[in-house]
Amino acid sequence: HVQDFNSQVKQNKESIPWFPMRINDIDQFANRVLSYGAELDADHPGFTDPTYRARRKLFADIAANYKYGEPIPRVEYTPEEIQTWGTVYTELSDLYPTHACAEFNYIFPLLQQNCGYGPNNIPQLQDVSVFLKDCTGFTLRPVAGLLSSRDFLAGLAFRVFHSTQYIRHHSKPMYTPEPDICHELLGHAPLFADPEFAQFSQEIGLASLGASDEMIEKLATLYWFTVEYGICLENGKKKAYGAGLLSSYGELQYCLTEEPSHEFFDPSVVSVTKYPITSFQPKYFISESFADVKTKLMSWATTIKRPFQVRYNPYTQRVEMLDTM
Ligand code: NLE
Ligand code: FE2
Repeated sequence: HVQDFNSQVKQNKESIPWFPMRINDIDQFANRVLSYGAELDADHPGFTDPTYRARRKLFADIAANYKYGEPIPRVEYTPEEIQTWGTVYTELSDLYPTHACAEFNYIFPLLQQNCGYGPNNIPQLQDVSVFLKDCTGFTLRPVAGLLSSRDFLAGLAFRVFHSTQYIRHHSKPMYTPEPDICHELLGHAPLFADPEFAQFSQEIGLASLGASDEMIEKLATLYWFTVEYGICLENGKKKAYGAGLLSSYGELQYCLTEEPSHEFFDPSVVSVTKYPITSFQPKYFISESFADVKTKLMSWATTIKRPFQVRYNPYTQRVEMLDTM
């Protein structure tokens, strides 16, 4: 039955956008980076700093050459880079006990014990990837710059998270609009070790496979307001779980004040909400728990028409397609 359907899919392949079916198909994303890391925009604080530009080129090359299954090359960070990390790490660590969700605070010490997290050391992506794989099957892949939403979300379907390896420019440690290693390792990595959150993230990825451009935009928006900027409730108190909050000293404080607006998470509203990408968010969406946000997302996703359903087979690391209509 699945076989029949696959040949039918082949006939209709014009209408279904390509998507990776096997985990190593993700290698093809590496040469589709939107803004290449070495070519910084003119208003980037590192633009006029030749040392910074040379470092970014090195990181971009690591990512461009990376292939599935290889260990992620280790990088020796410079004293200046370690100092930037130390500033970000120390300031944020003070806020986590009061501002981050319980799941985050449970995992953070485990990263200190197992992956070299600390104020004087930038952890290696490879070590964090091995740790996450052991917790939830998530792995990291180095990425040279921004991927399209379609490619980035497709990675999540395989529990693969594309991670930058460079660090933000030392002149602006407290906020960057661009992802960097502080954002990935402090913001994202801890929660990918949480089983419920890992599953939620994968569901967004699975819903994106072969979806229309319009649907991809909605899913990317849902990702933004949850994985990046989500807030949840704990005993009636707001706590941050979004990575963009957990890696920004400024926004982590701001997001829990009365200054921005807070609304309850409803996928049909969230998926069409516009947002700025270079400033603090004016609006956040609150959910009860990761389980709650996952259930809501999944039931919303089933209302979207797609001529097939997918499921991930972790034994073969392949996506399987099932006929549903
Ligand atoms: N604003 C975040 C930070 O400063 O760490 C990064 C957000 C990347 C989407
Ligand atoms: Fe992010």
